[in-house]
Amino acid sequence: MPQSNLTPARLARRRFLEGVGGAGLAGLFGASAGPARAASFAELPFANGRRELVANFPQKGELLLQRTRPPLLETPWEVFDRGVFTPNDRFYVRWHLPNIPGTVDPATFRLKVRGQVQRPLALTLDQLVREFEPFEMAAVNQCSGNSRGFFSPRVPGGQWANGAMGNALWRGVRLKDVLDRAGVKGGALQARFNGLDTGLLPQTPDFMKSLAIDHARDGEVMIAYAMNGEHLPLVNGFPLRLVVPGWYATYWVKMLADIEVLAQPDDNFWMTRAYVIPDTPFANMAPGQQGVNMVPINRMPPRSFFTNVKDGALLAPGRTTSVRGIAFGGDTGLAKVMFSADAGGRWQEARLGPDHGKYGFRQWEIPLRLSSPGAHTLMVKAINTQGIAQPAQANWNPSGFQRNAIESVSVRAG
Ligand SMILES: Nc1nc2c(c(=O)[nH]1)N[C@H]1C(S)=C(S)[C@@H](COP(=O)(O)O)O[C@H]1N2
Ligand SMILES: [Mo]
Repeated sequence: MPQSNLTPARLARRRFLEGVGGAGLAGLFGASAGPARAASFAELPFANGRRELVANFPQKGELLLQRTRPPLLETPWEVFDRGVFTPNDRFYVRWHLPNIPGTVDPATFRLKVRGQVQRPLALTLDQLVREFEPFEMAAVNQCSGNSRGFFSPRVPGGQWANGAMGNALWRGVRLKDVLDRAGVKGGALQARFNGLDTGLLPQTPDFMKSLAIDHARDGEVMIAYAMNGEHLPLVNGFPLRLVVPGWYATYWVKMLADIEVLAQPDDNFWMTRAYVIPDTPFANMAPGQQGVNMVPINRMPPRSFFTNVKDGALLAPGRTTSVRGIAFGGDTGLAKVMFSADAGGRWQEARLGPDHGKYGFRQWEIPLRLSSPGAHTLMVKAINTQGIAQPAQANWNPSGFQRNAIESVSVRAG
């Protein structure tokens, strides 16, 4: 279990000020020295799914390498069977732009708040930790393109299996409290968030994301300075990241250094061109379909997964196996998880593990006894507290976003 007893003062003194940033993080792109080791590989279950397992990014353990610079690192699936909190060193990594600082000096770092505000701010980390009420929340960070590798027909983009997601206990301050200190002016429409990463060329659009001002001030969106009781790993956004519970990770801006309150809608590339989905149920459309209204991706729908059985598993007939997995409700809590041992014919309710808050993972479990030998298709389906259930049919859209169809595994008894 993650520790949640870090006091702000401990974080400030022991962690921030002892200079996490200085400790040899120069090898950000996998070049850091370490004992030579034989390469090992994993096979993701789709074409071109061979990935090297690497452990040479700073503060990170073994992850599936998809790209080195900017990094795309996927969490190996077995990590999700070990508990509902994803360890920081196994948490997936996704960046768009290649220039990512290899160190951030906690002493000189400032978070700026500017634009349509009465009092522009330049907050030190110490001020954030000491002067604002700390706040903690478990929440799932999931890439919009999680599971893109399963899209059919295939679409371009990071070919993730299901491991471009993770759940952490985030600690930080409410964005609302920071905006209130700056004093948002009437007429403010959105807040725009920018991190320290940049492109190689000046014409590359800087990665920035915006939220409606009411969303930014809902008291749940937070500026996190800790993750599972530790600092954020550098590649997960040290020293600060935005946490937008229930919304896709594209909004969770890492190395957050600048908040600009806008009086007009943000029309930057990352809001209006990238990260748009069809404005249809489950972001679904037909390949080649014309005239579909596209909108910025936003709230997550529910998902559920098997973690201790996979395709091809052999189960002993007549013996009881505990089948388990994880689930989350998306932008609201999980109501229930349903399990089927006959490809969706009959559904039974699974038992749910402890509830760590409505935005986090929950474990589910069900005893399974297959009496007849042969092939069986197991399915799992999450239903959230809004009554939204995972659909039976997988969605499709040209960017490979928002997959959340019912998962199934084929097992054999015998
Ligand atoms: N500064 C910055 N923040 C960012 C991004 C980025 O490229 N730059 N990518 C976003 C996207 S698309 C994802 S999926 C998440 C990934 O978070 P993680 O690397 O901590 O898992 O970061 C988000 N925040
Ligand atoms: Mo993403």
